Amino acid sequence: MSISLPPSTNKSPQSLQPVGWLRYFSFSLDHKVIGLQYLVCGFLFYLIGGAFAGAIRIELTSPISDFMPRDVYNQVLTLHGTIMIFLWIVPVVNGAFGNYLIPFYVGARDMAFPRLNAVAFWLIPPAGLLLISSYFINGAAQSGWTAYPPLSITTPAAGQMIWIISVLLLGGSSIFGGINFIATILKLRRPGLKLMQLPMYCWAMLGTSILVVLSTPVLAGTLVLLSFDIVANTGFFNPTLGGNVIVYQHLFWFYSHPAVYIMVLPAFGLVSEILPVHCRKPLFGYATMVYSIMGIVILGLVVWAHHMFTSGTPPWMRLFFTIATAFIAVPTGIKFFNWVATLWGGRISLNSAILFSCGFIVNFVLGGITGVALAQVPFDVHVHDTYFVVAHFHYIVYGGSVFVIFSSIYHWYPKFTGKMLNENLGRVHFIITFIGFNLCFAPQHWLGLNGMPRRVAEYDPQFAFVNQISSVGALLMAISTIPFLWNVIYSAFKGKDAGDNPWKALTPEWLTSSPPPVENWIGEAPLIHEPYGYGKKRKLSSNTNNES
Ligand code: HEM
Ligand SMILES: [Cu+2]
Repeated sequence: MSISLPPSTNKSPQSLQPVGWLRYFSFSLDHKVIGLQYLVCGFLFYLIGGAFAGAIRIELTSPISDFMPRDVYNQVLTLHGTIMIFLWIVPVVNGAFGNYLIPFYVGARDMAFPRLNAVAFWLIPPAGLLLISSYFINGAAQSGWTAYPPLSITTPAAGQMIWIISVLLLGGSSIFGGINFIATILKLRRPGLKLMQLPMYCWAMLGTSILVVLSTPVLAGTLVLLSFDIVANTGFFNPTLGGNVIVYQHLFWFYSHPAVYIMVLPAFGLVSEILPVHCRKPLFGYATMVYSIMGIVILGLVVWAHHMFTSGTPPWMRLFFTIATAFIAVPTGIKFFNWVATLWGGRISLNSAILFSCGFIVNFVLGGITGVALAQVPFDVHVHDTYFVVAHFHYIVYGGSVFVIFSSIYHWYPKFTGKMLNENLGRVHFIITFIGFNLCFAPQHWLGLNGMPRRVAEYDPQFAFVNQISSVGALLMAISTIPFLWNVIYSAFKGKDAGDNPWKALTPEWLTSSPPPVENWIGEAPLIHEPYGYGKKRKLSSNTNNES
């Protein structure tokens, strides 16, 4: 068969040679290097965001504001939320794994626009450092990661402006990435590879990138208007100048509700790659999973106002957004049952990758249930801006995306490095993370139902004990990173050699060396029609054995 190779990127042969560790610190155009740059950079910001989370939990172990002044608390809270979303989860589930895997999955040598890709990544470290530096320069932004006016207009301007500039840079990065993913998936596919034969993560990234490209510019425009209000005294959102704060909320959530899916859809895709490999079964219901991703994309764009039920929204609007939100549970539920059906009756090896994926399924269902509850107006009015909401979104973003990031690292580390991670350390990491996470965030449902407001450094003493339990959980989560970090660093040097395909997986990234060569394959790229064809042979042979 002579299928022509996808076009090679226009790099000179010399620059294609790997030059050891140094290339990870260079302006590389190789999608695999950029992917790992995203991953490591994201993890460093996660440690910083985690340190801020620790500071928040220390403050909240006692009902009075004793660990830091209130305005510093607000800055730490704002930095924590902003870092975790814009510098950790979004860049990692999209940029890191997307860059590493998508070219493999479509059978390409690199992303469609390698230079744009490098630019997208290199916007992130300066934007992140800028954001954190504001804390030391003149005090960081204090209005939370949502930057609602009038608070964002009335608090000190310098930190807020730096916040806006860095979020704009990060938004730009995300848009460049999104364009690149859409172009790569639609245009760089190997001839002969049909869309409905792509691994599920491609579909997830296609859906996510559509959301990124449609919604991120809205956030960018909104923040530009907000910055005019701050520095030029315009009155777009400033109520004292005739502005409308509710308009800001609509525009903000038109981006930020989809942002939730920008964090979880890629995670859905990654889980769909990991489960079949480790239970040796085809992904259940491939086509329904594709349709449900697209269903989530469409519905995800029309539910933003469920964040605004207490902002004086008229009753018809409340009704519409309640119903639309409830509908999202349908495609999400389909995906859930498909994962369970994939696992069902499989030969599951309980390794760290599948433990974190199963942990994700459990946590995400809990977060999803509280989400459907929050979409009911009477309930939301009761718990809005309480710790119930904090618990809900941490179940989604941490219990969902972060668990999947860890699962993915355990799964793809052998591909990244050619070495295996230590499974025992991995299981210890999982157990401490799972217990710590649930101990930290489950009690916050109770706090919220009983009226503890979010975003405050002081609270009614009746909530002290439960807050202390939550802080112990946070401490466990912090401790859990130690076995993980040790494992990742130690195994890179001393780990067992992984070989090319330690999991005997069928997706194309495993059909090349570990780590893969520059331009991914020596010779022709493999053409995979059935990325999940596990157990096919076994079935045939058991038929001939008269097994029934
Ligand atoms: C050890 C882990 C973590 C702990 C202990 C923690 C704790 C907290 C606490 C106590 C708050 C304050 C809630 C409030 O008063 O509004 C908060 C807010 C927040 N956290 Fe976390 N968090 C952790 C991890 C994460 C992760 C991984 C993310 C990733 C997205 C995240 C995203 C957020 C966001 C977006 C906010 C809202 C900030 C705001 O309202 O301005 N957190 N977190
Ligand atoms: Cu939402």
